[in-house]
Amino acid sequence: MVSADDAVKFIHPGDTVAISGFASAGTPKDTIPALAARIGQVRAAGTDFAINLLTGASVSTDTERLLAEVDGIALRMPYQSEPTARGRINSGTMDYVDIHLSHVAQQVWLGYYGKVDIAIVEVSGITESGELIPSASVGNNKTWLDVAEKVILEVNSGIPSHIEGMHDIYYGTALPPNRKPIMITKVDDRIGQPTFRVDPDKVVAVVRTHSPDAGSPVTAPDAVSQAIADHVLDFFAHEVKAGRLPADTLLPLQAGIGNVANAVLGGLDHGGYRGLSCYTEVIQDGMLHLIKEGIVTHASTTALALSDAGFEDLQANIDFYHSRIILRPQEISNHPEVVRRLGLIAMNGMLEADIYGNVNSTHIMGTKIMNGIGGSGDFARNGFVSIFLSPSTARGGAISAIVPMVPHVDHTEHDVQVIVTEQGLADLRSLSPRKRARAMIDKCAHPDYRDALDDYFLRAQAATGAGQTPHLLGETFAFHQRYLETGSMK
Ligand code: 0RQ
Repeated sequence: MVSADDAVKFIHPGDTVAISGFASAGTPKDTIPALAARIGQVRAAGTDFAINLLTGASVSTDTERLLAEVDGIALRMPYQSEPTARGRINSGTMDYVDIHLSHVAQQVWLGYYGKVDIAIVEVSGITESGELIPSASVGNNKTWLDVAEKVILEVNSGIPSHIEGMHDIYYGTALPPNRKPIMITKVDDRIGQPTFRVDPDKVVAVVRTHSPDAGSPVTAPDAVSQAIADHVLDFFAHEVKAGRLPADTLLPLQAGIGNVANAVLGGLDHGGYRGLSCYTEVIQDGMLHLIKEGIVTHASTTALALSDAGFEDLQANIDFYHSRIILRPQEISNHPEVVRRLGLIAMNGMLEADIYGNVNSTHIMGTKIMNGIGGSGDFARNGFVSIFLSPSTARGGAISAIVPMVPHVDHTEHDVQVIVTEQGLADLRSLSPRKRARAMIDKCAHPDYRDALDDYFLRAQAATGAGQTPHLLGETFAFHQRYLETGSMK
């Protein structure tokens, strides 16, 4: 057992460092700030020091900021959402590889990122037999512990006690041709064990800390988020009526994080639903409430991104939540096979969609990274129904979220079934591209942009003799160009 300052002496310039953490939960609390300080000192003394940083997804923003501020990250993978790191990426000083979260474990196993020199993993305890009790996120920790040459463990006594047993760590994944089916047929199926294994010979340092996860603040839904949520809830009712979704239980829900996702979950409170389930990658406070009310009976996730009040609730009612929440590795929480089998209702945010339903979730004006694709592609392509949500405008109305053509595509028209803005819901299922465009313009676009979109669509048809997906190639990005030149797409 050593101090964090001593533990980070095992990390060297150029190392590939894989750390725990997914959303705001489970980032090593002391070791990473100590690493940032060490990198800062070494750099100040004139020696280059940067690491390649592998994580579950975004990690605690305070932590990532410290590393980015000292230019300590040469390469980042697979997802970030921190402003300083984002700035470094967009100014070309940090490499960023943005991949589907379910693909990370396999790609690291296959050596795409070289060898993993060291893993730094937060755990909430170590059992007498040397197995590790996970903390509030699982992410890629199982993989990091398996592949890293050295391991630093950060044992955090600030994690809600009795969390032991809520995790389901599956050790059955393999590389082709040795893969077996992943036998999750219900959200609450357990197929693994509650702890991580680690080769004790690899553990070079154990750091003790008592630092609860910094809570993720939750804001009350604004009018726009509420309107989006109302359209989604109407859609559920419509699908129940059509016999495509079970009346009480729907199908397992996956929701991204943020205001809109929270508003949708909040709306389920009033829909008369009982016995819903959730198979997702992040659980926020709204989900705890639904579980408490019996509206949701089981939730599977890879991370608990709760507010301070949410963590207090979890701690106070841990016996109740224990059998109702399962934390899994992200290769399982996001696994295409399981997502398809369970038939998820996948709901994710987007930056913009084009009139044919291609979605950009990641690149501002097609060039600058916002966050990353995260799990949205895992869920959207494989879900039972894939829904993308966004306000119809951004930046005070200067940007339309519905554009002629997206300048970066994360989710193609083939993966996108329903688009929702506060203006309405475009059900794109069964529609050909030209009919999709009509639905997108009429239902989702903000009235300020409808005429311009209509004009583009009509001229594109006239110029191309209709075509399957009519475009004016010289004008496809005119909305974006106008914004860059004038500050508005109008
Ligand atoms: O900018 O923060 O500077 O004000 O983008 O926009 O409307 O607050 O939306 O917080 O729900 O994020 C797609 C980014 C939406 C998110 C995205 C600007 C806008 C604002 C945020 P400011 P909102 P949200 C589960 C699944 C990919 C990963 C994913 C995301 C900021 O949902 O990262 O789905 N998704 N993972 O002003 C330029 C546009 C814009 C725009 C919005 N068209 N052009 N800027 N903004 N639309 C989670 C995980 O994987 C962990």
